[in-house]
Amino acid sequence: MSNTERTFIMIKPDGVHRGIVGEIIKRFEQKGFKLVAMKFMQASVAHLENHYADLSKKPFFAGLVKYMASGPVVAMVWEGLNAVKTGRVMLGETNPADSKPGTIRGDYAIHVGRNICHGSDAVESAQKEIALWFKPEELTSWEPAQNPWIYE
Ligand code: IDP
Ligand code: MG
Repeated sequence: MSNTERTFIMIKPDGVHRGIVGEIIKRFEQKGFKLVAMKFMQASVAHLENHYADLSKKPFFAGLVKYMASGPVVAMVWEGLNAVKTGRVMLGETNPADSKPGTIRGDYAIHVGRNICHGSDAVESAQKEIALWFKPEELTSWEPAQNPWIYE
């Protein structure tokens, strides 16, 4: 168990377009996770092909990358106990049709190709994704001695 587990959460272009950036950030804040890094940016096709490299053989890959490059995204790193697994629970299932109400995809999406938000699926992939989207110096550190965090 680690209070410093980190996950990569990204609000996709449809989430930005629909004006629910604040709503998604609010959920992670209110759950009790700590925001470590965040940037608003439009990612290149090459960067997104890299991010989704594991899916390169899927028939929807080209459409996925095109959609992800179509507008700005909000890339974030959130930290806390079980951040990866709990982040996935908060997202819901990949297909919004299978996502329960109360989850992000369950509340705000209807189509698998426009499912609002990304979340790392394992600690190892989270580490890879964080390194892909952020430079080490972009990750903040809250020194407990100077900035006590409520759960530490
Ligand atoms: P995840 O985002 O829940 O981890 P993955 O299987 O990693 O799901 O797929 C990455 C993204 O690819 C999904 O979030 C979704 O946007 C898209 N995707 C997955 N399956 C399909 C599909 O069958 N059709 C269209 N897009 C898909
Ligand atoms: Mg995935």
